[in-house]
Amino acid sequence: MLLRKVQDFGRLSSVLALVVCVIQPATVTVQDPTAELKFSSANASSISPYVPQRLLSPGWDQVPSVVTCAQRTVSTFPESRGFLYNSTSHLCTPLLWLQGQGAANATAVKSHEGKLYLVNDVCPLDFQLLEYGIRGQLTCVQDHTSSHTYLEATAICNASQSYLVAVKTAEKLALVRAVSGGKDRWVGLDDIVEEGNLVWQIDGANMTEEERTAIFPSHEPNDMRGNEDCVQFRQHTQMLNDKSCAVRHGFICEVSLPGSA
Ligand SMILES: [Ca+2]
Ligand SMILES: [Ca+2]
Repeated sequence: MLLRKVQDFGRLSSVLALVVCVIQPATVTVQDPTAELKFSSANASSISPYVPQRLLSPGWDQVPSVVTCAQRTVSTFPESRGFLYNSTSHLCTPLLWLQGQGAANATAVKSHEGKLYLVNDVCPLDFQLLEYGIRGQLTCVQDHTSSHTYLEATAICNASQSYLVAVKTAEKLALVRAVSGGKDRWVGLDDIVEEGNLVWQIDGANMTEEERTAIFPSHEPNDMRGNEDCVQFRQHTQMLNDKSCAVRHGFICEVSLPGSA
């Protein structure tokens, strides 16, 4: 009797070992590349209040694997935040997340269309994912109410792999206005290196004339007393203003996402 049990146990162990062997390689193959692309499977209700919206309808067919689906999604739609993959029909549907106003027009994604994969950790810890503009652009921002000079504020943002917020459009200006509650905040634009040549922190590009008219009132930037080389969102005008870099007030850090302006 005891012998029988030992034999059964032995047989069971080898079956278990076989099952583990069969499962493990498959799990590794599927998970590693998607983890690299920062995707993981999730259920739709866990991402509330964001609503997944198709970037393509119907999606791509004959996509051989979830990995190919992930790669094709990020390379074709940098603004995508996830995808649906159906391993039976091999249909791959790239998705964008919407919240707020944009979400009202989104078509619901059905579970039978495939398994939902999300981009992990869209924003770094302690950053807020916010939607702005009529195209529903997304960005990660962090509002700081503590008072600092422009260079101190820059250093604080840089310490968390971010920059002072870029405000290149009227839409982004509206976002900064909302996030700051209309209060003075440093933004990532200065002419410290060369007077009159304003440069964006986030990408090192020069401010264009089109950007200037969208974000500054007509009499700014004015380099008052030859001592204004850093740019703030100004409570008084609710637009941007060049200011002495030594002034202390709050600031907004940003980590830009692909596809956001
Ligand atoms: Ca200046
Ligand atoms: Ca000024």
